[in-house]
Amino acid sequence: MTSRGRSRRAFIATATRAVLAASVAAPVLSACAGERRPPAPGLEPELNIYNWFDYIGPETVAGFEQEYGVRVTYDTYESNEEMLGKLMAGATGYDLVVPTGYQLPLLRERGLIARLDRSRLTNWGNLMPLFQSTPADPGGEHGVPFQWGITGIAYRADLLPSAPDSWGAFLDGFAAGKATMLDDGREVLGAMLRYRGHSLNSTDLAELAGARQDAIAAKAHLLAFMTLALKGQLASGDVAMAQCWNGDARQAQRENPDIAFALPREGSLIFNDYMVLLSDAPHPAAATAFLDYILRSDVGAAISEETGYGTPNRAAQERMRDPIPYPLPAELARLEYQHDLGSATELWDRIWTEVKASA
Ligand code: N2P
Repeated sequence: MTSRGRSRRAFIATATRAVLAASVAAPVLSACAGERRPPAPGLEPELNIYNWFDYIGPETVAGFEQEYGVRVTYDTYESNEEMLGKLMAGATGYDLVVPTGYQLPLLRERGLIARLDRSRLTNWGNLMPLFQSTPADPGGEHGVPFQWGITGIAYRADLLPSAPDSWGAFLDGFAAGKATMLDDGREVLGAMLRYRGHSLNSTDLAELAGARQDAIAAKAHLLAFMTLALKGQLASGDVAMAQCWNGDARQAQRENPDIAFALPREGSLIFNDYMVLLSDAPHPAAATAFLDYILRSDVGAAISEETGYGTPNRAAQERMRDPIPYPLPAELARLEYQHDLGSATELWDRIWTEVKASA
C-alpha cells in the first residue's frame, strides 16, 4: 500500500504490523521474495482509494492487495467538503471515495459516480435490509453502505465537574479553552440549529442568522475547530470536551478510558457513509472487487471493530464482539439525516467562512 496523503494512524498501524509479521514470517516469505502476485483475472493491477481518516481496518487494504494482487494507493480526508472540492476540480485519479449519504444525489446528478454492477457484488445480501435501499440511494444503485454513525459530545469524565448534555455547553463556556468543535460547517452550524430547536438542514435566513451568532459566541470559548487531531488531544487532556463522531470517540476511549460520549438532549446528526465508484475511475474492475471484498462479513466486521462505527452489514455485525445496534425508533426521533442544501449551499458556506474568520 502506498499513500499520497499525510500520515495516518491506520496506515502506520498497518505498516507496523506488516513489519512485525514480516520479521516473524521471514523464512517463509523469502521463498517468494520480490514476487508480486499477478492481479486476479480481469482486474487492473492498481486501485486508488480516497476515504475518511481512521475509517478502515488495520489489515483491510493489505489483505485485499495480497488476495487480489492489486496495488492500492490510499489517501484520506477530514470532511465531505474537502473530498467534494477535489472531485469538482476533476481528474483525481481516484476509483473509490466515501461520501456521506446527503451527497449522493448531487454526485449522481453531476454524473460523478457510476452505477454499481450488482452482478459482481456477490456479498450484497450481507447488508441489513434497511441498508439495501435507502432514501439517499434508492434501490442501492450507486453506493455500498460503508459505516454509519452519530455526532455527539466526547468528554473527559475525569476532568469535568459534570457530563455535558446540551449543545449549549459550547456556548456557556463549559470547559472553556479546552473545548473544540469539528472543523466542519455543516456540523457546527447544524449543532447550533438543533440547539435552537431547528432542523440541521435549515435554509431559513433567520434561523441561520441565529446559528451564525451562536457559532461565533461558541468560538470565543473554543481551543479550536478540530477534526483529525482530536483523538490525541482528548487522550492527552489538552481537550476536555469536543463535538465528535461516536466512532472516533470510541477509538479515543481505547487510548484513554476516561473519555465518555454523550448525545445532546436537543438531538443531533446521524450519517450513513457509502463507498462509491467514480465515473472516471481508472480501475473499475479492481474497484468493484474491493467493494465486494468489504461486503464480506469478516472484512466488514474487522472494519467496524477498528473504527468504532456501526456496520450496515448484518453478517459482519453477527461476528462482532461489541457491535453498536442501529438506533431504535425512539432514538432515531432525536437524530436527523443531513440533506443536500441545494441553492442554500452558498449561504451556508458564506456563514461558515464568517464564523471561521471571526475574532
Ligand atoms: C472519521 C470518520 C468520520 C466519518 N474517522 C464521518 N462521516
